[in-house]
Amino acid sequence: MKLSTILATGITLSCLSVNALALTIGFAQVGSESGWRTSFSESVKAEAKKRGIDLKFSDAQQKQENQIKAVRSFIAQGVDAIIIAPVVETGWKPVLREAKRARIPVVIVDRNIQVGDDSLFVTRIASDFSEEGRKAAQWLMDTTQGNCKIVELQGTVGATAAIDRAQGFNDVIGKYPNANIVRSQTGEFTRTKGKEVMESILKAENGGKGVCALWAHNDEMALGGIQAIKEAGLKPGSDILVVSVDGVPDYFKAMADGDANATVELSPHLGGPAFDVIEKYLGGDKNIPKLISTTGDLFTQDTAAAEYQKRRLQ
Ligand code: GZL
Repeated sequence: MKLSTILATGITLSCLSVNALALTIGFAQVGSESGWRTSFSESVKAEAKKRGIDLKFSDAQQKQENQIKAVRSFIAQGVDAIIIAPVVETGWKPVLREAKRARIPVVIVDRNIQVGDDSLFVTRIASDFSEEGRKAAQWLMDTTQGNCKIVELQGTVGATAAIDRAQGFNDVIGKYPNANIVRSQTGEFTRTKGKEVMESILKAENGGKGVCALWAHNDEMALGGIQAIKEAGLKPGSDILVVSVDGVPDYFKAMADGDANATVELSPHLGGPAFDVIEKYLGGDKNIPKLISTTGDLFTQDTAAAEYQKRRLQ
């Protein structure tokens, strides 16, 4: 029986444990643009199954209008709660107001939203993207003694992960007078676009001669960039260093093969913490912080082969 039905009967939750109820939760996911995103979706679905949650899943193919349509559909279905992984930060206020009017709690996971009213969502569960950028930059500065001409593949325009990773990376390299980003363009977080953009960057940069490193906002774009570097006749991982974020298995393989150098891991396991918050909130505990942060470690070639073996079977 859905929680909203139980509440309508007037039964108080004190005699029921929320997590014993068959909750119905809507999840508006960005899409399946990267290996990390796919792992994130699979992890949420597996966790929902484990908890007996009826998960209504929507893949928006990276289009915000599809996400908003999905949220409106969840509201119409009268779900117990909604999880949104927002593709971009702006444009959310109207539909979140509709969810609030329907008394359906919303949890934001991963990227952020800009709504100017934090009563419109229970909390945000996310990694510190700026810290990821700082870790990637510091590894590159330490490796090159702060002397590096960098090209950058940025994530989706307007996405928190792209905005904050760029800011964190730039904060660090700004301290090194001989380190600078000479080319920067969005690869939309995908391998295909990352390769295409890197091909044009290499052409514009004398075939890549003199380029010290590729900094990519996610592994997927980095893997596309690696392909482009090879096709330009250069060795990724040595002629051009490669540093990224996510920690997907294919990237660990690339590091083990010497084609990439470092990545900052981003856990895809955000479903458990999101469901915990929803069960807590519906159980009457409203004392929930507005941000629940996760962090990831930086991995390099020396442990890549072992880490790949661990991850490829998951
Ligand atoms: C960051 C997330 C990014 C991943 C990419 O948390 O929003 O989106 O780094 C994905 O792989 O496309």
